[in-house]
Amino acid sequence: MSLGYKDFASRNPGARLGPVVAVIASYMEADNIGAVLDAMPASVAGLDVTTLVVVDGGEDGTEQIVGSHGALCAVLPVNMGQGVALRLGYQIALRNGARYVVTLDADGQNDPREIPQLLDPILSDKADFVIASRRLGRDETTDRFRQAGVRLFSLVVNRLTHQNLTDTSNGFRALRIEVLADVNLEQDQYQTAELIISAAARGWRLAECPTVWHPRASGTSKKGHNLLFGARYAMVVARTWWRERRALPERA
Ligand SMILES: Nc1nc2c(ncn2[C@@H]2O[C@H](COP(=O)(O)OP(=O)(O)O)[C@@H](O)[C@H]2O)c(=O)[nH]1
Ligand SMILES: [Mg+2]
Repeated sequence: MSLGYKDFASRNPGARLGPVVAVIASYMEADNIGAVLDAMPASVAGLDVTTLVVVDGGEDGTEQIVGSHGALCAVLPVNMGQGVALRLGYQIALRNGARYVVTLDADGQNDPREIPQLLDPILSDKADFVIASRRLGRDETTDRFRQAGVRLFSLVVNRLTHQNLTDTSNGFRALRIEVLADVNLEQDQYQTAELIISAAARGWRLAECPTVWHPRASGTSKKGHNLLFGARYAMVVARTWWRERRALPERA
């Protein structure tokens, strides 16, 4: 049992999760998480949505805010990284009967009102894993360096996986639970590319959905300076490709 699961079980005794579980990893987002939770849909296409916030350390009172909004909460004792927090969320979803998992950020950059569009290709059996795209939709941020990074990393990940994706670093996603049961996830922080490469290597159907990428509601990125972010992200892509390379198709 992974770190944090016991905390979840004792914090939410007898919790029943809906068929759709929205997992939000949150690190020091007390000022932003309330508005995200307010915008969460109660159900999608007749399926109940349970929102699960994984609080990744921090003493800013996020868990009280989550509780007061009626969402479920799991708390990691210290900051472990977004990858660790999401893996805990996936594990909770897997063990408690979820059929679909949605992930989104805690800082207001993704709009929960777009979750139905994100899930639609999965519910209509056209895809197993849908990734939101600010490039097919709209990017309301202005950081040119980040925007170039989004393009560059999409290019690289597409080359390695023979996909045709436009926004591989977007954390707003929907997946069938079977995909999460199947993939190999090890990255503790920069996990977006790992999930795509691992899912593509196992033959799951990937698709995209145009969405709007909003500026952070408040505060600054937790992921570090752009150059550092880029270098770490590149390392994750390289490592995951090396690990999965035998399973990836030769060409599309
Ligand atoms: N659990 C966890 N979440 C994190 C961590 N760093 C960032 N996040 C969350 O991941 C999401 C995206 O992080 P952010 O700092 O906004 O990265 P950016 O949008 O790529 O600049 C937000 O919801 C953060 O709260 C971390 O160390 N642990
Ligand atoms: Mg952000």
